[in-house]
Amino acid sequence: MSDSAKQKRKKAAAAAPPLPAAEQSLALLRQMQLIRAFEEKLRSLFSAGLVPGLLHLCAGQEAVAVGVCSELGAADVIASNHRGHGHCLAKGASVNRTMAEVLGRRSGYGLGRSGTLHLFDSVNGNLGTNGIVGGGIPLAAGAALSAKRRGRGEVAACFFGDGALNQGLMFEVLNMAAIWKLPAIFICENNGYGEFTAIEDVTAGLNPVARGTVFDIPSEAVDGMDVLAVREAAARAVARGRAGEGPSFLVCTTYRYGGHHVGDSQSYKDAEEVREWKEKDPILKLSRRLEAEGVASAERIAALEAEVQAEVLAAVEAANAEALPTADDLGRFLYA
Ligand SMILES: Cc1ncc(C[n+]2csc(CCOP(=O)(O)OP(=O)(O)O)c2C)c(N)n1
Ligand SMILES: [Mg+2]
Repeated sequence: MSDSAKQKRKKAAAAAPPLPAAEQSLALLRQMQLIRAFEEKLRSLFSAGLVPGLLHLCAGQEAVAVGVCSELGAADVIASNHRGHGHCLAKGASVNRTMAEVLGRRSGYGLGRSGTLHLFDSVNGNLGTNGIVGGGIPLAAGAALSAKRRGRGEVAACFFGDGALNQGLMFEVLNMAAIWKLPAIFICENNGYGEFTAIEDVTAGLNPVARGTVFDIPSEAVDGMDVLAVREAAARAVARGRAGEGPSFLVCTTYRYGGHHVGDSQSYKDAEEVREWKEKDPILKLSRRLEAEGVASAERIAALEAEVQAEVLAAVEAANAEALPTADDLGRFLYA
């Protein structure tokens, strides 16, 4: 390694956020591993024709969901988007009920009728995944308004993609949230693509962070491949919300390894680009740090990985043993 490369690494290490206590660090890792395993299993089930509808996976983006949700409490609320399994699981959704819902079984959160795109989990404060680009943004603002009126210091967080940066609705909501000082956290997962289109082909303005600063909302660019960096930024945003200081806007730079949905061949992406981003993998990154700083051995990390794989397999088995929804279930909501 050249001297300048060594210096670069040293500088990066100095700037890296400190590791939380061992138990918390391992919990962050396990949560990211779980999301990855959950979706990898779904990918193979989808290929076998066993998942109804379209399937949008978040592999590569796990650090954003996990970093943000690790700073939220049970009474805080999230709103998600179409790439939402990670958000749901990170907010505390049961693996079994989430799997059952995506596989269309009665034991799912919506009796197997909502599927991956309308996965609503009132038990854990999740206003749901959402098929409308930017659709979760006003829902989170509404939840933030209600939290503000309750006055217990709760916050509402919203995850959306870079594609939502150009939705008129986002500007209206940011304006309202700023004027009313809502305890809302707007989290843009900038993975560089909206469906099959690169962000630079459709989004004017070089810096998406400016979408927040124009409303005087504290806004920051975050390394979305580093769960600890996301967590730190989220902690600042949550503290502002709880203290009555209003909304925050985070732009997390990240990447989806797969296509827009399973089955998209990604002909619009360069294979080298995918390879480069995989080198920044959030799970690998945290694993390496845990090993390097003596918090967990490679064996301990592999054991966690085996544990989440088993949990996911058990969830699939449990879902498969469940009934399909009946015609009577149509229109019914499940609140517990
Ligand atoms: C209002 C609206 N317009 C268009 C679509 C079709 N659509 C579904 S996902 C998507 C791209 C979203 O990109 P982004 O917000 O960056 O999220 P990503 O898929 O990258 O996670 C589009 C255009 C939609 N669902 N809703
Ligand atoms: Mg995108």
